[in-house]
Amino acid sequence: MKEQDWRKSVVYQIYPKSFNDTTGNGEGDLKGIIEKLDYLQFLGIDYIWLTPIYESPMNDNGYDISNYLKVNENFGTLDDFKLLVKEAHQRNIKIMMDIVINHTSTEHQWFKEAIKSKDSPYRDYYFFRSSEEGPPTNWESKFGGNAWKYDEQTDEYYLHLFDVTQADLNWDNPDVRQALYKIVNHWIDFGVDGFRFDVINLISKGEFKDSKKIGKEFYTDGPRVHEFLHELNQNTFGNKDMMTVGEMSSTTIDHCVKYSNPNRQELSSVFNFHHLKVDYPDGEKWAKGKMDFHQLKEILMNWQLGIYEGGGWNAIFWCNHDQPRVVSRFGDDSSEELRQASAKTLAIALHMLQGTPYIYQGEEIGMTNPHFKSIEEYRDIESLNAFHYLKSQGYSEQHILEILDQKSRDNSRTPMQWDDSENAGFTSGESWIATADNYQKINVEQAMKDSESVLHTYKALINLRHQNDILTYGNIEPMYMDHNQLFVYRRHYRHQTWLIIANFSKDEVTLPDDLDISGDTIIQNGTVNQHKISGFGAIVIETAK
Ligand code: TEU
Repeated sequence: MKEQDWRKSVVYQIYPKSFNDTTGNGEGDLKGIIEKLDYLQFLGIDYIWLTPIYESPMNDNGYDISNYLKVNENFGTLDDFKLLVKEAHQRNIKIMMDIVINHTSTEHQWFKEAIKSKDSPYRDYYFFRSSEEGPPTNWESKFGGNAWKYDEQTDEYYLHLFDVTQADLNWDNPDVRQALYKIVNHWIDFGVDGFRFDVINLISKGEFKDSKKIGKEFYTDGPRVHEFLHELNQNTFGNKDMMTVGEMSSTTIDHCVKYSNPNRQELSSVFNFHHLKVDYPDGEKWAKGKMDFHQLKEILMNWQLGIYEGGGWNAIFWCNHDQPRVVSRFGDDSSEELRQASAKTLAIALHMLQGTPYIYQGEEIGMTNPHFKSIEEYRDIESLNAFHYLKSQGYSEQHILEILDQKSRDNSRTPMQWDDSENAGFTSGESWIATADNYQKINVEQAMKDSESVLHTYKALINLRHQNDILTYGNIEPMYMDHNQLFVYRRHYRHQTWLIIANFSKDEVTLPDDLDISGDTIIQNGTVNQHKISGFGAIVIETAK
């Protein structure tokens, strides 16, 4: 394994179900990932973040784990996983496992035992509450509806912040914590190199009281969360050469500094999602909205500055399996030219920031939202719940489909586009979810051949991060924050300064008079001169200090 500071790493996220199918059953598998390791090595990434591969009823595509120690049969066997880790390591690629320990599936043995009787030793693994008049609190599930589900057998309600089949674990119970640490240690011994912890800032529930809103304030960054994470660290990966990242829902900079400052021994780094809510009108996801560019810049920069100053560490990303494709979202996929230009500029704008860059499968070739036209094409539980809810509120089907086209998590879950053959080379069978119909033009095979492709920009950006300490360790200086089209900042490290300019509009833009762009070009997209930058153009320049 190459020895390097983990902070110089670039991570590639794989959603196995949609990555590469070798059995023809229409769903991707672990062998399919092994087949594509050479491609990932070519791209130059350091880590694979593998979304959950454990045994699961797959109501939430694996985020509902029924056995933490078993591999989901659809993905393959434990031996396949062993081979994947080995083959990845041979190519200097590390494996980061996704682990969901805020909740388990209701199919998990613990939950099955817990609902047998109120005296079950597993009862206290979850949150069961009795209540005479309906649910114990008015908290809402993140997937819609009340967050408590009535269990007839024992006449009590259990808490589920996500789907009804995802029951929240009670971390206040020390037995639960010990059981979870054992699981984490099992996978460390197995040979994985890191973890992504799902919604890990929700593990400490505060008081169970009615909320004026939807309940978030009681369990987000809850009262014992830092204590629990420190304990997790000390009992498992702490003092081992492992990279960890916590997914933090609706969090704050202050908490994230605490989660990721190495002195506190909690996690290595944090994901936050505030910058991906800038197209939620009044905070509402299920409504059509335009991105607020000023808000986007402000949020990104506040987090860049705040986390850097606090000695924490950001994960930086535009895409994941819960988010629409960034090129369709903050870029423009309405023509081939605009798609390519905007995908590259978005990549450059992000990869010059401070933190660990994440690339979600297909992002590196500029994959777009599939623009599904009928509800039958959607698979995601959250999207289907939203569809039914909005319908019950009287919205027309057409209007709801337009919202899903913009917001659904399925936008990122369509098959990885490998080539121009049927199903984009993803499967020889019938895919579990339709392929975007632009796969004949947008695919890996095509992108490899074209030295001007989005893929080659990503490859170059990964290489730049490995070669230049300024990207890892340099501080950041936001510039021209009021500008309506340009995202501009500088990175400074020792005697070096890099200037980054990205045009987030499709129109040519006149550069501010006092913006001096003299220096050596590091990377460029489109045309740039002292006066103008082309639509969706971007440039990185090493300038005199
Ligand atoms: O997601 C947590 C989460 O709150 C959101 O990303 C959520 O999926 C979405 O934004 C709701 O609008 C994590 C996983 O990434 C996601 O796939 C799981 O469904 C969820 O946890 C539950 O485990």
